[in-house]
Amino acid sequence: MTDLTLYYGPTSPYVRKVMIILHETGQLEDVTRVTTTGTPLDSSRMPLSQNPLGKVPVLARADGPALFDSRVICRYLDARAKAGLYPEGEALWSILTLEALAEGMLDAALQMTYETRLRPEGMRSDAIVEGLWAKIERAVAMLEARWMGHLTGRFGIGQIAVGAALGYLDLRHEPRGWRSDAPSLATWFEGINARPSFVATAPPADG
Ligand SMILES: N[C@@H](CCC(=O)N[C@@H](CS)C(=O)NCC(=O)O)C(=O)O
Repeated sequence: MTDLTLYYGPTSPYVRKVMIILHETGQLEDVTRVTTTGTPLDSSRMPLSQNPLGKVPVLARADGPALFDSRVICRYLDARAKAGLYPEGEALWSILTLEALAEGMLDAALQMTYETRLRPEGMRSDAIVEGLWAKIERAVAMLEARWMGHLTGRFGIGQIAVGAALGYLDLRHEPRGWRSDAPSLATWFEGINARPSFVATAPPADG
């Protein structure tokens, strides 16, 4: 056992961000992984005593309280390794906003997945699913129009968050074709997706 335990789901894009940071910062061996899954319909296998919200990732620590959510864990691991994945000064606020944009894409994409997978057919709302997808479309358009300068700059949390979000769109919502109006973003994603930390953490295709 190590001093850090990561409650982990193999297809969770939130967990994937944490795993990418562990790979990038050489901390993989410092963390014991416990695989678990859950949904809002069944949280029984989730680490509820550490995170009452019943979500993963959670990082349990021998020398302090457990950490969640993924943004907190990513920042903690970066600080622990002194990796510099977050810029200092004024640039930090832009990058945290980029991270928040990617997180919002993930939240909308996961809700779409839950809406279609968890609800009985007669109770599903196409209007909600389409409204969620519209959020993602607007976010992709903004990434294409305004954020390519950041994304093609120094590697850090912004690239990790956006890369994980786009990877999840491919995993769960590939037929929607997010690339069609975002050629620069699509080209950038191809490059980042070939990075060893992204290859090593790619979700199982049948997950
Ligand atoms: N904001 C959280 C979201 C985490 C999250 O929603 N994780 C999903 C797995 S992809 C989960 O645990 N879902 C179970 C549930 O919502 O009950 C984070 O960034 O860690």
